[in-house]
Amino acid sequence: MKRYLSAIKPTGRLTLGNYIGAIKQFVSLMNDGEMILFVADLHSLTLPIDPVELRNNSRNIVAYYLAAGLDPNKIRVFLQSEVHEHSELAIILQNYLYMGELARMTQFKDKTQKMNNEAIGLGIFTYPVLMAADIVLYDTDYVPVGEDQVQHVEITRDLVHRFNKRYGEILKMPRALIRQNGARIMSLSDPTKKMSKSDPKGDIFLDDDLKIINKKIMSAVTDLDTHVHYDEANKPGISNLMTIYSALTNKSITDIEEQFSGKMYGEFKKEVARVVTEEIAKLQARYQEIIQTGLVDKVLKEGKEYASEIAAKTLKRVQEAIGLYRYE
Ligand code: AQP
Repeated sequence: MKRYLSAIKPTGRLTLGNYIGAIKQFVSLMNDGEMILFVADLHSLTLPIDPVELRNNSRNIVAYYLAAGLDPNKIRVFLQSEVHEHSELAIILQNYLYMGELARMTQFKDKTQKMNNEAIGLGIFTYPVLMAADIVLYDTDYVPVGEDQVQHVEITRDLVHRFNKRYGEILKMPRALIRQNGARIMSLSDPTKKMSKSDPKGDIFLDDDLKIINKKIMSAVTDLDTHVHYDEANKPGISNLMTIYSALTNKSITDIEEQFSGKMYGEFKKEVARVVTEEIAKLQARYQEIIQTGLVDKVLKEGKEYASEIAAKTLKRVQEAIGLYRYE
């Protein structure tokens, strides 16, 4: 059976980008193999975060996973920090990735470009090492992610190749899996930038008031043309709205162009706003039901036990392969 593994960092309120790029993809893959998901709370420490917010965000992610339709009887979910093997394996694997390659990671460059070197924590630099440990611990086949995370899966593949060449077939080679349409949702106020939790300008949040979502979409930055046509380079704003609409309706871009041929941007935006608010309204209603039950804690507890068992076996295999002494 194929194993899928993915995660979300509890760095802030979940966005429509997280929902379309990641969560919806998890739902569509849920019946296609084994789905292991976690809340990447250790990764969220790479930039300053308030402890109360971190704790709340972590629980919220699980509640949104379930609200989106992930079936707790089919998937496993746990908190990364509760399975100590992630950190232990990362300490080992950091010796098989090099400073030059970590410094070339786009996420590292993006997140630190305005920071003074003296203030950049080591964790944001070594982020791909921990992510590699996250992935290989579970003998993962596929990592469903948004486009921005593909580079981190690629560096994990480099590491696996390097490691196995030296020690034999110890680590499983993973592959990134990105959705065809919606792998990169852009900011509504600057459609050349990714919609991102930690840069909330132009974001749609899953817990936003529906009226505010409507307003955000109606005032999304577009262009001076009036033609609803997909052209990422010259019409990034309208193309982004088309991507969102397509991901939520399963209509192809060509069908959307036909549907809105001869119509004005205002009419298209109204329809996008209708579809987005309808989907988010359902999500929010289910979230409210779930958060009032003990389901989140139950799922996390069971998920931790399940994940720990697999993780312990992989870590032992790695330790033995590299020659760490084990007396038991
Ligand atoms: N705008 C996006 N479009 C499509 N997919 C996206 N994802 C994030 N933003 C978009 C996907 O969501 C998953 C979880 O992301 P993450 O929390 O691990 O961190 P990220 O990729 O760095 O996303 P954010 O929202 O931008 O977080 P911050 O602001 O904290 O860095 C991933 O699969 C991601 O690709």
